[in-house]
Amino acid sequence: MAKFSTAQIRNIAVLGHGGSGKTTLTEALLFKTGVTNRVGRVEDGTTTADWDPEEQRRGISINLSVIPIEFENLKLNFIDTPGYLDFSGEQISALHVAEAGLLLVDSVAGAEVGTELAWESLNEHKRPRILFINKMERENANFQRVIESLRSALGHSKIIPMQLPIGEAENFRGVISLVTMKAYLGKEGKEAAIPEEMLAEVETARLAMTEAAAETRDDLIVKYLDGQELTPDELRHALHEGVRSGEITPVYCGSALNDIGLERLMQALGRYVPNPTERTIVAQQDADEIELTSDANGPLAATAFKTIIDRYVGRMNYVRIFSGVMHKDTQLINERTHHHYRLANLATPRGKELINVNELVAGDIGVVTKLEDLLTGDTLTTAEQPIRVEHATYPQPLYSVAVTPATQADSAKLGQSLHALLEEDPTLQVQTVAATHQTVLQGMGESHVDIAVRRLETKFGVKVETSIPKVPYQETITKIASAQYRHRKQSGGAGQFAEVHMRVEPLETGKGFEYVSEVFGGSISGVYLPSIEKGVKQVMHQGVIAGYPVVDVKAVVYDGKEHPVDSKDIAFQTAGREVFRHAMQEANPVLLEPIYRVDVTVPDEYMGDVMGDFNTRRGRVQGMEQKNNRTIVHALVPLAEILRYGTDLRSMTQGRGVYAMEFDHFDPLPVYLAETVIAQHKHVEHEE
Ligand SMILES: Nc1nc2c(ncn2[C@@H]2O[C@H](COP(=O)(O)OP(=O)(O)OP(=O)(O)O)[C@@H](O)[C@H]2O)c(=O)[nH]1
Ligand SMILES: [Mg+2]
Repeated sequence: MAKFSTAQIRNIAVLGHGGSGKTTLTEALLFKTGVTNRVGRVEDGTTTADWDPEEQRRGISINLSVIPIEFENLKLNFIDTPGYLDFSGEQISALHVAEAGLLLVDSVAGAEVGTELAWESLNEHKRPRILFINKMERENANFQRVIESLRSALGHSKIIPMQLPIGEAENFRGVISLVTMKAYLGKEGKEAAIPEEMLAEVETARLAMTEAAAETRDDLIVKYLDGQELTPDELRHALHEGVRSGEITPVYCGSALNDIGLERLMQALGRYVPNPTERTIVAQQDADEIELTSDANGPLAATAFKTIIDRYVGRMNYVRIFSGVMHKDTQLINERTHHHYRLANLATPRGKELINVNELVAGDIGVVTKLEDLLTGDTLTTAEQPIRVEHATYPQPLYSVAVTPATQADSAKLGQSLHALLEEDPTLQVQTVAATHQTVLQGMGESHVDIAVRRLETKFGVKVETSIPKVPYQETITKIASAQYRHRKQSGGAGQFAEVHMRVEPLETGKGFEYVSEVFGGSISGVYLPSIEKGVKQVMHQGVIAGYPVVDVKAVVYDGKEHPVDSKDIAFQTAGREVFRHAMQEANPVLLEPIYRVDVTVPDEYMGDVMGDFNTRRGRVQGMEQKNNRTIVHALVPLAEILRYGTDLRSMTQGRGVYAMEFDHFDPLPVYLAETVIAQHKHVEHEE
């Protein structure tokens, strides 16, 4: 691979709805630029970008994959991302290190939910973007209809064609540039005159493009409205600025499968995607905030944005250099752990392949290997000038399964393997839920978690069974109650005696536990008060009515009796346990259930269904918001009713709805449901 300066690099996140052709495009570009001598196919699992066995098995991308393309003295670093919503974390990582997004759209389907989400992600990351309408040779391909669907779905009028297709579907044979006013035919993009019959259409489209360009600058709009022609330079420059500022979103078209329009696309990317020096990021140096501009002469700072634990290579970290030059064999530190590293290997990735290099300049993307404990989000820097680059934030998980190791051997390896899974994927989380004694694996959706569970087995050799996690209920009381308990044990050996009188009182939500002694006159020696508390805490951990942790209770020991010989720690622990259990049962104990705040974003036509559906889930709609032609419904819903909400929402909205959810508070569980939970607990207890 040739050497490129920072200014010659373009980092491009390839985004779009699942199946829009992102991986096929990178594959076509590799072949077109002579890197490969045959074109792999997604269906055969033979593409360069989809190298993970699970990707080949499913025929979709799951991980981001870096595909560097050398074109006209530029290094175009394409970061192919998965379109499937469950893998949105990969898209976020890619956008964090890229200067712009290339958003692929299907020529028949037009704007889809994946298109809208990618667009929103581009907005959040404030990145310029270029649209590519792919599959123009497909039956029913319709360029204009797609443009309309994009403008209405994305609520952005400045979605401006820079090209028009010559023919559509089986007649698709090339593109017309509205900038050069020439036609480019076939795979080679052979220059030709614009077909006669298209001249009027081309003129109209060029006018719209020119108007959009003119509107980017006051002086140009005056000239334009004055009926004067913009010079080619003025036009190019205005388009340049318009795309960079995000005011204009240029649209190109072609076919990745038939390799049509790709040359023009790469030229546009080279022209409109900012080079790394044109982007400023904020970083930390000691306590100061500094700005980094991918200056090769600056202090070294590189972010790890993807981690893979490979069976053969070991730990691989994808890094983006945000300042300075990273040289092989240099001493570096991990800014988070202050761990020192000597860089043994430095490589440029191309799919699975690692091409060894001696250095990576500012702005470039590479892979470092075998740097223990380097995690996604960490900054590699120097001990002399340590710098920290802020990393991306990832969404909260939406789908959970309880995992149980299949065998003893699996159980021994489970912790470590789950840890490795989380290191590879920042959108996976693991929780050990005390309330239900379960280990819960959480991810962005069913497929995401399925794949993680499969990886546990295929990659880390750990077999687990999965189940729907139990709802982590809590127990509390709703009124004051008292109880007395005498514990006496006289059978063989040392006797035991303890008597405790206790009152329990409900506490405010979130107050947890209070333990108070109102004992007077020495009916119970001070030394036994901690024993009683220990007994109380055991019951609080185990639960009283359904085996869930007890919260927000005040326990008051107000009297009791002891025996000079038989009273001891264990006796008062037992009495503490039993008196607390009895008092709780007298205090109208209830179950509390976790309530989640759910924000569902759906096309307007599904709003009614979503709200109606929430009513069937004991949900309370809190409000709604409008966003382009989509509605966001905010609701508070019991977790028990939304454990598999993703699957239901997908079928309710034909895959067009998305949601986010977060724990909000606990609420009393309605009696008729509590009875079922209590009965189930009793049944299990009985079984045991
Ligand atoms: N007709 C036609 N099919 C295409 C074109 N590009 C891709 N495809 C097909 O579309 C399907 C999906 O292609 P991919 O490249 O895997 O799409 P993707 O965007 O990477 O999908 P995800 O990785 O799941 O997000 C495959 O069957 C491709 O052969 C094209 O230009 N024309
Ligand atoms: Mg793909």
